[in-house]
Amino acid sequence: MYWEKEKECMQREELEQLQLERLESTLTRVQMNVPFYRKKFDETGIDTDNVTSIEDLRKLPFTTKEDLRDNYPYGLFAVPLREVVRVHASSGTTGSSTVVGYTKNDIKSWSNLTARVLAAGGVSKDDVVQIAFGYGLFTGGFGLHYGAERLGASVIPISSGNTARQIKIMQDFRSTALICTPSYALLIADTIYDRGININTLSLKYGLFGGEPWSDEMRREIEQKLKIRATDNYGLSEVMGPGVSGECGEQNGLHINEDHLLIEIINPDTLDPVPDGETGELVITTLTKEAFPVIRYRTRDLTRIIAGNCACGRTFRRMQKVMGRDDDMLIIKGVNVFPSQIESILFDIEGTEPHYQIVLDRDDGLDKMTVLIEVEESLFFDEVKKQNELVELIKKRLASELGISVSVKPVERKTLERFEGKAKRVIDNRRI
Ligand code: DLL
Repeated sequence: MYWEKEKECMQREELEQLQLERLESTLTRVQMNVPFYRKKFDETGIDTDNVTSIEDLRKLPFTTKEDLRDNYPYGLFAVPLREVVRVHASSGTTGSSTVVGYTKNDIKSWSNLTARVLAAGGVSKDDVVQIAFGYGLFTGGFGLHYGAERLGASVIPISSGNTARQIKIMQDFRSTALICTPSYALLIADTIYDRGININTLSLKYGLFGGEPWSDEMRREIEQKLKIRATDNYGLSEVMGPGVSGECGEQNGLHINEDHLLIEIINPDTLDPVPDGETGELVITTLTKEAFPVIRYRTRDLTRIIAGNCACGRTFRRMQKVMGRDDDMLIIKGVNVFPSQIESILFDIEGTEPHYQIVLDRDDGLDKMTVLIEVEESLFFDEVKKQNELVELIKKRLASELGISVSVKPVERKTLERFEGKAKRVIDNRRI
């Protein structure tokens, strides 16, 4: 299903022409209205009048999270506050938060883009949409709320948390779509089973999950447990929030809303563009934002462009599921490991529960990684031999696929922390 078919299926030439026009006007606006960009362009000797093709974008300097922080709170706004109708801020898990603003038009475009993402995931005006993302400075709740309303769906703005209530509302209000982080979806699913509720008494059909990395194995687990089709959607507050890209029913890559955003994939070390299909850092330039445009913003998120056309008919290019940020990457004994790789392996092994935690320590100057994994009850209490076999199997799989030895510690069900928002799975004691 499409929300704006004529745009989402636009011919590439027409799209590129539109992107260029919008890029030129964005550059003119930031140069006029944002001293930070004016100074940066001047320093690098760039005359934005000379940007006459999309490729010319590469001449412009990058913008980083550091730049956003340095200009806290309103330094990068391109309109006076009088024009700003909404302010959000990033969660600020590392360092101080960054503040972003929206004009009336920005809110309208944002709603359209999240409506597209929702429609691509199967949601229509016939759906009852339960939004279990946090409402507040975080962009997840409001961003998807406005999109769902724009679609004409019946929106339940329940926000995150209070899982028992989520399930009661889901039953009583006959919610057909659940919107939250994948880890919260899993917690809701497990709670439904723990309470002995028959999943067939629920009306759920679709789940749109995002805000954090999740593996395809986790997707299958959630889909089976909740009996839904689960799609991934991606975004970040610095660019708008959710609505940057989303999967369609093909579940093979996230269509990027390219009429509003220009994306590049670069090698984070050399900063050069990488060819399509190669993994690198996603860099985004906004094309229509009025209050808070960003030019070549380095997201730190790692992905690649999926080449070729999608069977759904959309012409917007697809990015692969984001499996992590370059600052999530763990370097253990010199080997690069992403938590998401560990997740994929664990989810694939029978007898384990999909809950895990990664603990890093340093012993005598040597890195040590321990994976805590919840195991089935019977294995934990009765079948020590089987438990040992399972631990050996996990160790072997991790060692062969990651290339490092890992300690594995089975723990009883429900001992590891659960998450109502974004999961925090890594405890790094090496930095303390
Ligand atoms: O998480 C916006 C959002 C809300 C997106 C709801 C989708 C749904 P921030 O709090 O600024 O904004 O965090 C952005 O989260 O740079 C990624 O590292 C990560 N992230 C977001 N969506 C995904 C996803 C929101 N689908 C940061 N897959 C981004 C992997 C994701 N990582």
